[in-house]
Amino acid sequence: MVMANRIIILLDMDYFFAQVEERESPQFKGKPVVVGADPKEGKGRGVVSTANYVARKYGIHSAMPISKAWQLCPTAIFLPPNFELYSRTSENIMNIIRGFSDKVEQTSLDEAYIDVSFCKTYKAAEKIAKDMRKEILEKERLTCSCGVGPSKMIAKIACEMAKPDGIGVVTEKEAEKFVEPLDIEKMPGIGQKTAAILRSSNFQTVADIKKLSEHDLEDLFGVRGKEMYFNVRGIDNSQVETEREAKSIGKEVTFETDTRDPELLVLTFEQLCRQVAQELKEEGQAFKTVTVVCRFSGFETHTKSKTFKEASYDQGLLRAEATKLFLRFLVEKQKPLRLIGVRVQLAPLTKA
Ligand code: TTP
Ligand code: MG
Ligand code: MG
Repeated sequence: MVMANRIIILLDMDYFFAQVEERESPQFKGKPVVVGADPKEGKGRGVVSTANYVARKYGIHSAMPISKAWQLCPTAIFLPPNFELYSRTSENIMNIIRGFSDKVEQTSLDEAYIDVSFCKTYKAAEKIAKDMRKEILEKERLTCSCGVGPSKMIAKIACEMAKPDGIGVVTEKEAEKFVEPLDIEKMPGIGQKTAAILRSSNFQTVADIKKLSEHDLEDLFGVRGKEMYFNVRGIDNSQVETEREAKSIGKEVTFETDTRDPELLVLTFEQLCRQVAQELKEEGQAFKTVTVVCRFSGFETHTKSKTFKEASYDQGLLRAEATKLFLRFLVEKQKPLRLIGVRVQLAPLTKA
């Protein structure tokens, strides 16, 4: 019997927000369900948080404008998100998962990496994945999917492919061949921008990138390029991090010339708030602190922050508080601005 080096499971709930809504209202089962902003008969301005798999058949997906979702399926059941309910459910799920391993890294409300290297074999790891899925189904009446692999990267991709309600196992030996046919954007660190650069030189699949040397990739993408060299060969050494540092999400803009133009300042600031809110939403995370940074002419930099008693998902609150802080800057200092930024400190996902 060959002993495995590391074995990681990635567990991710299926259509999480929408599935919780189906559980609460069984009459929704089998019908298209969309959780997100109010569609206002097609005139709504927000986005889709998620949709169940019935609604996905109409082409509806996360982050799509809610007006578009309405066009695609006006008869769908449209629901506002109930974050409180999802957080409570998430906590229950994470508690179940922690019963199977001490080494758990929760990466969003509905997703966690579990290091089960103590299993020694993929068979035993698959059994753990099965048992976790069974317990979550029995106790929370929700389905999820699992990927089992030699690294976080492989576990994540295997899980995506197994969705919904499945388990995908890829061993260390199979990993390199497994990633070869995939689209380049499946690799960690290859987002839309990097993908566009690579595609313009006709690199479409992971196998295509293997034609580039470690040196080429490092020249193109720096440290990230070096990692990419290994990733496209099925190797990823990133660890399951049990102690998660308080993470923050922030956006900032430097103006071409220092400015006091009220329209430019306000519009830019609103845009920054929207970007931060969008990223928060995509990660399904709550925030506890809002910080505004202003750099004035002469590189004089100041920040103002507001910390809330409780973590919040409320994007309106984020915008309102950030704007208050920003207006205080504008009133207190008359100097032209060189840079403005908004940052939120995320609430820890796990209770200490
Ligand atoms: P995901 O796990 O990405 O998606 P999902 O659980 O809805 O569907 P899948 O079966 O493909 O895993 O996200 C988890 C939750 O986070 C999702 O239910 C809603 C929220 N979310 C947003 O609010 N906006 C987004 O853009 C994304 C991607 C997720
Ligand atoms: Mg999910
Ligand atoms: Mg997820």
